[in-house]
Amino acid sequence: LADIRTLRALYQAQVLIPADAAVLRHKSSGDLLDKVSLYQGDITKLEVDAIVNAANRSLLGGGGVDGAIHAAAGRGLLEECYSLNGCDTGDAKMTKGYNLPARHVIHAVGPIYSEPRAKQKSEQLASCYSRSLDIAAQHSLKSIAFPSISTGIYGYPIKDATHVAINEVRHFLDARSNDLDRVIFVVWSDDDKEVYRDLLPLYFPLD
Ligand code: AR6
Repeated sequence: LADIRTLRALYQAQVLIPADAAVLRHKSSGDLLDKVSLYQGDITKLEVDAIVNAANRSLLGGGGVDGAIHAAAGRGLLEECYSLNGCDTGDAKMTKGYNLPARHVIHAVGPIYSEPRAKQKSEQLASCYSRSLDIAAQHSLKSIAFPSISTGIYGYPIKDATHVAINEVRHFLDARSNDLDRVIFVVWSDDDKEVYRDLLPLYFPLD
């Protein structure tokens, strides 16, 4: 059902997953589900169990995708966020989705990039993905959509961030039992889409 809802939302948004390369079979899963997708467009339109927010430590909103999510979700989201007492960098906390088509929002706090501390930053970024997936697994969620965390206002180089993001998802799907049958990487720009298209097959080989 989650799959059907997701696809319906994709068609409603009129941004289709390109048939040529974007839907990749999760090779080692042993089943026939297409678990990992690339989607270009507005994450706030996706009717999935959870969308991930690229939040800041206050969890009280901001610009970028955070601003878009709060604007679309409405005041209830901000009120629940006030009760969470912020969130550490590399960690994540879940709320309801309020006026969003998504049932939940997982607010992950990515690192602000700085080159001299690139290793620490990559660990914190990886942790955003793994913590979000942990929370999804704990709540038996079936579908989750990630924006490209830290690569906008927080300045993380898109190629490096995309390696971290895809590697972490691959690792999680291989290592942890979970109910997820769809993980969607959401990109906004054409350039970012090309990066994901290039790198996804390295972690999720088509065959
Ligand atoms: N749907 C999908 N992706 C989007 C959308 C959208 N509606 N809007 C932007 N993006 P950013 P960060 C992409 O800056 O770098 C906020 O103020 C965007 O093109 O939103 O983690 C927070 O409160 C980029 O590829 O997040 C924090 O203070 C990606 O989302 C800070 O920004 C992430 O860009 C977090 O910065």
